[in-house]
Amino acid sequence: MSKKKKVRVAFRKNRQKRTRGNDFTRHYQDGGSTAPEAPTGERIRAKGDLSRHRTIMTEVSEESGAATEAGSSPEALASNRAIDLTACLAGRVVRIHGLISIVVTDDGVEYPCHVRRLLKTLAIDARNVVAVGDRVWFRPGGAGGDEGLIEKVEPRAGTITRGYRRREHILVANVDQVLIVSAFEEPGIKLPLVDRYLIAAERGGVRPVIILNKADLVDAAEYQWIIGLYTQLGYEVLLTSAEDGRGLERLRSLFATGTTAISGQSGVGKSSLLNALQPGLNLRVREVSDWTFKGKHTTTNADLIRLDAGGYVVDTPGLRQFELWGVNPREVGGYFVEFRPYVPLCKFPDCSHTHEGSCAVKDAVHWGQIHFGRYETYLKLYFQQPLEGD
Ligand SMILES: Nc1nc2c(ncn2[C@@H]2O[C@H](COP(=O)(O)OP(=O)(O)OP(=O)(O)O)[C@@H](O)[C@H]2O)c(=O)[nH]1
Ligand SMILES: [Mg+2]
Ligand SMILES: [Zn+2]
Repeated sequence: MSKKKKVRVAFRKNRQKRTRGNDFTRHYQDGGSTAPEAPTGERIRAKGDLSRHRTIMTEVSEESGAATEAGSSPEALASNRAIDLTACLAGRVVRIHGLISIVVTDDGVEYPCHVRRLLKTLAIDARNVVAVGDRVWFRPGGAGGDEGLIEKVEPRAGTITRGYRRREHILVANVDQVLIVSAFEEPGIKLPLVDRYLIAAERGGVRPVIILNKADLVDAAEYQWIIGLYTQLGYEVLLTSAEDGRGLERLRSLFATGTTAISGQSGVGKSSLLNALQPGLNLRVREVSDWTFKGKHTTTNADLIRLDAGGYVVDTPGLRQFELWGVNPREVGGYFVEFRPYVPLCKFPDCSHTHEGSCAVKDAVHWGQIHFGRYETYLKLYFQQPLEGD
């Protein structure tokens, strides 16, 4: 049994400028100075439309009385708010075009959907309210009943998130693993980018697999050290070629269950690998291998695809920038698995492994037990410096 209850909740306004005082951490993370900014605006409260409070109906279960606590966040309240799910259909977001999310139901029917305004209000800090891979409830509507309005987004498990223009950008949701694709050449392997992806994957609860593609273009023996390095850290590394078919069998078995996101720089061959696995897909790939032509991605939208052999895959557009989101400098070290045995041996318990004396991590770098390139990535992330070439 459940009953309805009116609850007063505080909303942060959509378009209000950020005021100072509560945001030093993010400011610091963005690499800005730590000097406080001048206040950018007063917060004005008013009744009616301008009020930062709103009354919404929530459904309260009789047993728990949940959602009635005054301190509940708007997010928690909204997820509990009364939605007549019997009038809604469940589906998964497979593609997003601007304001329209394409949702596919279990029966395989596609509905272009808008997102309910309340959900947008609740997600002001995020670039996207709805992400590809999201499981949603939507109310069918439109002239022919073939469109919909997304009423509820299910909690996400397994996300790949980055920072983009100072907001959180969820690249994909509800994925089990992510293929971090690089190419040996055209454009060449960028290990600091791989390292960032590895952190984003761990943070998002997604299993990473490192794919080194275009193996047909090089003598792979020269790159054995990369495979050794990351394998030793406990990551799976797979050599592939969409051209000569190397590694595709393993790739196929990786795809077989769950949902896999496929991500990496533009031009590394993400779509080509999928086409090689399932030729009928006919995903658009770059006509000629012109990887120097910057600013143009062949894949422009993330796309959730069901593979004939089982499993789902999200082909994503290449990214040139990958700024971590929600990882503060002090947490970065925790994502470097090879630091773990040394950290307890540092003289200072709060050692940042940057300038301190008697630092076991730095000693391990010196003696080659920790790879210097990985340590460099660590320093860049610690000091919030961008990737080279960004
Ligand atoms: N020699 C070689 N070329 C490849 C291989 N895989 C892809 N290519 C070429 O690399 C170019 C880019 O491939 P795409 O599949 O479009 O790359 P993408 O990663 O999907 O790029 P975006 O969609 O822009 O992110 C194309 O010209 C492919 O033919 C490979 O294994 N070997
Ligand atoms: Mg592509
Ligand atoms: Zn240290």
